[in-house]
Amino acid sequence: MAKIAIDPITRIEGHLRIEAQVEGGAVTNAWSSSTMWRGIELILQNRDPRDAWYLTQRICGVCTTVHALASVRAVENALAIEIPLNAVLMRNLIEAAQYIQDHVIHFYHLHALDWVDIVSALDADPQATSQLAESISDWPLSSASYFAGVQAKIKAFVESGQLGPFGNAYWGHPAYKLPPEANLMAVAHYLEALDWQRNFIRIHAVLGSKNPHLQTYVVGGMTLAIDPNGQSVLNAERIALLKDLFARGREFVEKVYIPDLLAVASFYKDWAAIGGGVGNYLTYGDFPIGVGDPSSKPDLFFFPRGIILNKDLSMVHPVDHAKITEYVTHSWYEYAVGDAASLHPWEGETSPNYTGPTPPYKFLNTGENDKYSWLKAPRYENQPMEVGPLSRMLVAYASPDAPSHASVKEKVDTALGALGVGPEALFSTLGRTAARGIETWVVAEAAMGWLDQLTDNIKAGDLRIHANEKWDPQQWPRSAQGVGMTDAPRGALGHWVTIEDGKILNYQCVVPSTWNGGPRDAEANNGPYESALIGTPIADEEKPLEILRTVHSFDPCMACAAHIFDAEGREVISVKVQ
Ligand code: NFE
Ligand code: MG
Repeated sequence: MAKIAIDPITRIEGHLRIEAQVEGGAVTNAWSSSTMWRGIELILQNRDPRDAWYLTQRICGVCTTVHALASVRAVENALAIEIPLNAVLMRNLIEAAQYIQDHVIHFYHLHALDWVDIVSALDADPQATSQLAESISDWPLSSASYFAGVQAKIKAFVESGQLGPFGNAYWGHPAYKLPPEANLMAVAHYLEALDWQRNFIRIHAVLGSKNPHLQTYVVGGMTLAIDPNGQSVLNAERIALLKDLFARGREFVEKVYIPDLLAVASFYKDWAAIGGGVGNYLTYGDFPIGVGDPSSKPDLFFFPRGIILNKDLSMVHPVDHAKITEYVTHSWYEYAVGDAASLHPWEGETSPNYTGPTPPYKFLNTGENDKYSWLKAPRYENQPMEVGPLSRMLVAYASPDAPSHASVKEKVDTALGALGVGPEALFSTLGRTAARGIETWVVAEAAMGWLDQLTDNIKAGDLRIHANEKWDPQQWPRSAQGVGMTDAPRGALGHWVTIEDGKILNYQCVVPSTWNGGPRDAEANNGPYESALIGTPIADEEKPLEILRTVHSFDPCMACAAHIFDAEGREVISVKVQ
């Protein structure tokens, strides 16, 4: 029996530590610990609610735009402001581009190296690699000479001894199963995806002026003016550019990402029975396809809102945000009413209370009553919930009336058919990774439709981008509460705001990586990462590659989740807010 600690987990955003008990070649217990704290929720107190989106967007530089969206929705919900269709569609297009870029980067640059052995690619036959690539896709970069060139590039890189992002890995580990040719093809696409994503995300520059941290949100709509014939606005030429960027994005997803995903997955089907976890799936839904308050009118969503319990796809349960609470029993915070309690975000408190060991330490205190993470533990009716692409795909798959149902079902069934597995394979590490790819495919297609809808609406003469009738803050209620629910690339994202006398009294964000990566609650229920790790096989305790596979399948982002301490636990900076 051995206890192991992996810290930091790399190829994620932020600081994550996993401790695991390993017995008889498998994980028997696990603890997920976020080792940084940020406190953005406190920075928001006493601010003008119209500024919240701008500040909360700084929670993360990866999923940047989604906090702006959750925030404007929370304030619009509090103030009963309905935004016009053009603003709905612009927000959808920004978020769709975020999903597509984020998921492609996750697959190639954060997750692939758990399955793809770069060193083995050096042994590949470029001719056979070309045949393999051409057998699964008509993507043009597929000749033997192209793959020989990529191989020469990797060889020069390895021989230089400066492995950079490929250093400190588990190359040659027995759990790598791809033949050298599949490894070479995947590495070639890893490099192509780097370039592809840089170009694709120009969509955010067009619609948001820049990326990360888009500039064009405003409570009540968007600030990007529309005029088909104007300069420096969303005009006909800019719309044509968006069409081209989305079309090329979709082509890469359909011709590179999806074929690679299916090719790689076919060698790892045993991972369809590993890493299932809590078996409860929550999504708030997203991408409204019409006007209306998205927090109270989920029927408007392309991806439906819902909950699946105990892996039972025959029933989708409704979501009532009043049933969401957060525990701090095992988190480095304290609640005024005592740490066994759980609080709804409108009553939420952010009072840091570090009780962990003094660094350097070998292991955290993970006894029955110990705190061990900067993440709170969100629960729905006291149950842990997995959030993310798998939750969205399962709820859409099981919701026949949802606008996305036909597209999701067709693509899920295609993927399952190609792999020769049934829907139960989705409840796993492999299922989580496959669902992210399927979702990218669905969104890449749907985004073209939202862009057409925006174009048609503009052609019909509607240039509105803001709820002009609600422009005057003097007319707004001085005190109100709101919730902004969105589904970010990594899952259900909610912001809760309490406004008093025109200022923010309390602001709480409950974010995807907190749902997935949070610790135990007062009743000792594990968080989703912790549950998913139990049972994971470990071939070599010194090289726990298998733990990385399951943790990465969730696509962790700790900056979002822990909303500054350095490696020694010292505070890095303290910011005084006037
Ligand atoms: Ni920082 Fe995020 C997403 C949000 S995850 S990446 O997607 O919200 O917790
Ligand atoms: Mg929070």
